[in-house]
Amino acid sequence: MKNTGIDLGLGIDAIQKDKFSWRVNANFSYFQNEITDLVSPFASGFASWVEEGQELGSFRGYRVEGIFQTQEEINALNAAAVEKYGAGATYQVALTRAGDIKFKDLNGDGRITADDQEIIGSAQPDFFGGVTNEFKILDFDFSFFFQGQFGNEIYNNNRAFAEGMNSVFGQLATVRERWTPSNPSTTMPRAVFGDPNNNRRTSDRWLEDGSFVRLRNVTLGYTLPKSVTERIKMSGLRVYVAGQNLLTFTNYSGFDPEVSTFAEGSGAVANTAPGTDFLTFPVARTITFGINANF
Ligand SMILES: [Ca+2]
Repeated sequence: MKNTGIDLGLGIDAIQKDKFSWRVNANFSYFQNEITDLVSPFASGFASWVEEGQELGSFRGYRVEGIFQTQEEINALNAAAVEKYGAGATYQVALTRAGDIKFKDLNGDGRITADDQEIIGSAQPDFFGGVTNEFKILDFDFSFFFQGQFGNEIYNNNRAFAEGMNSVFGQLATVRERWTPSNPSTTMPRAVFGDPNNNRRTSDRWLEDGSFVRLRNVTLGYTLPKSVTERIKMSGLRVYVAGQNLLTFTNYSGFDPEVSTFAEGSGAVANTAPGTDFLTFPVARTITFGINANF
């Protein structure tokens, strides 16, 4: 495996006065990963794929082209498949109907098979970084830390269950917009018992942009003046309040863009299937009050 990239760190003392100071620390990382030597490719987790020449953290699956709106559309594709492959051949499956997902025929052979899968995304961000601002004003100190990553995808397997319309699990409200003859959705397929077209298969339907910016930490502290602490026989006393994960900016539809279901486990899947969200507990938002006392 090969990692190439750059890490940049920058510290700036923007203002340095007795009663007021402002310091900025920033870091930025960009790297590319490549698997350089592997005996044979293998699948991991739900949608992860490990293959020589690809990034570790790649996702592999089908691509959604749209939703079949009419039976005529399906009949035409099936007729073309029969012409090419003989009686009984179909574009997707025999039970494909209007309202089912049309998957992309990536290799252009006129039917959908396992060969119509490709790398559809990666859990590796294009770049990530953070910025900390620290202020000291008289006896107060204040800091906040933003962290972010960009360009990574998350395989949201929660939605495969909660929008898949083929399980005993409760479904998200989004399935109300599913395809019906009177609601020709172009994004949410029909509800059908048994999912014969396998609309729920591993595809870019469940892949989401995992980019986020998060206010990781905010701290406000107050250090009591020496004149006060000396009187109570202490060398220093600071009280503070700190908040973690107070704000998150992301388009990701799940609870938390910083997920990795399999990272909790051990063995090969923990290392080869990053960026999958399935019943993952989100990071907590916490508020801490504290006292630093020096005697
Ligand atoms: Ca094909």
